[in-house]
Amino acid sequence: MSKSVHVHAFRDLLDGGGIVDDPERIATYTTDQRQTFTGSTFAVLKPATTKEVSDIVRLAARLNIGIVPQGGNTSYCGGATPDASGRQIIVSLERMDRIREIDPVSMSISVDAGAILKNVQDAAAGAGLLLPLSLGAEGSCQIGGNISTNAGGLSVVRYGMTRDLLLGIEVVLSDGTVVSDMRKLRKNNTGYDVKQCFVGSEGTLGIVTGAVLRLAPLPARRATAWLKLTAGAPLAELLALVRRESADLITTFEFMTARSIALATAAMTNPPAVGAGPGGAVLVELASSSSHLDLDGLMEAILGEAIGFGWIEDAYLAQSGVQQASMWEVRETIPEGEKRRNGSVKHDISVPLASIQRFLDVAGSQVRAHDADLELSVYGHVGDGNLHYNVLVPPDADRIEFTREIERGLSLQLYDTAASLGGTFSAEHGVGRFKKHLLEKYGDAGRIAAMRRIKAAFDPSDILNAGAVVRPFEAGSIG
Ligand code: FAD
Ligand code: 2HG
Ligand code: ZN
Repeated sequence: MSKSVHVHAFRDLLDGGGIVDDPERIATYTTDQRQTFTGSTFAVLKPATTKEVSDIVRLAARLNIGIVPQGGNTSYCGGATPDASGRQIIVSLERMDRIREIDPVSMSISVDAGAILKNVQDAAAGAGLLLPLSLGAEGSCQIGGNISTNAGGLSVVRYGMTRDLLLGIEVVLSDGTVVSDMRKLRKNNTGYDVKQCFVGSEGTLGIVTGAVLRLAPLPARRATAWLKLTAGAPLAELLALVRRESADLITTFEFMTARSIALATAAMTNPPAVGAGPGGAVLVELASSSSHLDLDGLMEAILGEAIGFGWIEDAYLAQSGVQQASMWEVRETIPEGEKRRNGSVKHDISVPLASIQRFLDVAGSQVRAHDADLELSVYGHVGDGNLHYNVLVPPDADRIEFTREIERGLSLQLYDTAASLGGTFSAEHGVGRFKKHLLEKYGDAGRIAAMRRIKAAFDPSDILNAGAVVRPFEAGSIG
């Protein structure tokens, strides 16, 4: 059957706005976020209902056409991009963006999977509640993408990752079956927790069409501080101090080096006058829904202790919402700052908190030994043991060539260091198409075998996002 016959068959399932087959418009969906890979497809399908998703999957399975689910296409590992074969269609959830229900008593929100994270945050805030998931891409990433990558972000230290916020799910399986488990229950021990299979599965096990998420009380007060660290300031001890002395009211503990801050401020129109000490800087935030707590006073007392220990050389406490927002903007603009300079080779590593300093020391010497002229942008969610250890692409270098060269050599040394400290090569960005070989190299063989069996059970014909994360288990093969 020809591609145009396929397009007609899919068009019959959808209304006029539901299919894109014009090559120019298709091109906006086929390149990954980092612009390192462009795949190929003959159509982008944009279903408006769960039934349409199910019909698409049934037809694709019958025609043996692969499907790549796509949300906001903000992920970093090429998982939302089709391969080069031209035999995969993209199913974009962008038209499924309804807020289905907010339940202030159960403190939950039910949404379509294509709802943009920021819109869901705003809807929750409108009901006096907080969706405690916050990341730089929140204006474009979708809840389905957040679930499928188990997104983290800037408040994981308090509220956990997407997995921890998921109460219910609606998913279309590879044969079109709809799993309809949109419950808002906190307790439901009735067999396997099926919804969790889809968290972090990057579109390889099902297409998420709806979700119920846990909400929290909306903070009434926030204290936001910018800390300039002294040389050798112990990050893990500083975090422990803030957690203990704030009675765990901490919501954010973001580390940044001077280089990362400079990249961000260069990309901002009105940057605040913040910088780093010799040990870098940390953005700390305490938040509480109680209007009776003096969070600024608490923060000042904690910072006083940290100064007494010699860990901080200077600190600013934001005096207004505007100052808070501009400190946050610095942190959130770092990826854009890297992009404007000529991009970076990204290493989204995590190690146990106690080993963060050791990682920084060993990785620093590996980078210097590789090439003393390399520049780094290092920052991240240190509260979660997660560092973005990014090697900056020199302004005059070919970005793709340079990335390949680093990824073939230095990157593996850095991942070896993370692995030797009990860490991982992908803390929050997933595996996608780009990090499959790293999963093969660093993953436990038994775990990979289990993943293959799960993939084969959910998607025996390998229809869903084939080529991403893991290949299915074949009977008779090893692993
Ligand atoms: P996409 O990129 O479209 O897709 C991601 C994967 O999920 C793909 O494999 C795709 O096939 C699959 N998928 C998408 N939707 C569905 C669905 N409905 N059903 C099944 N599979 C689906 N990530 C973090 O964890 N923390 C951060 O702090 C963070 N900050 C970022 C800041 C910036 C500036 C940028 C550009 C990215 C950042 N990211 C961060 C990465 C990215 O935003 C997250 O991974 C996000 O969760 C991806 O959502 P998306 O809708 O864009 O998904
Ligand atoms: C962040 O924390 C994102 O800002 C992006 O996870 C990380 O671009 C990166 O390296
Ligand atoms: Zn991050």
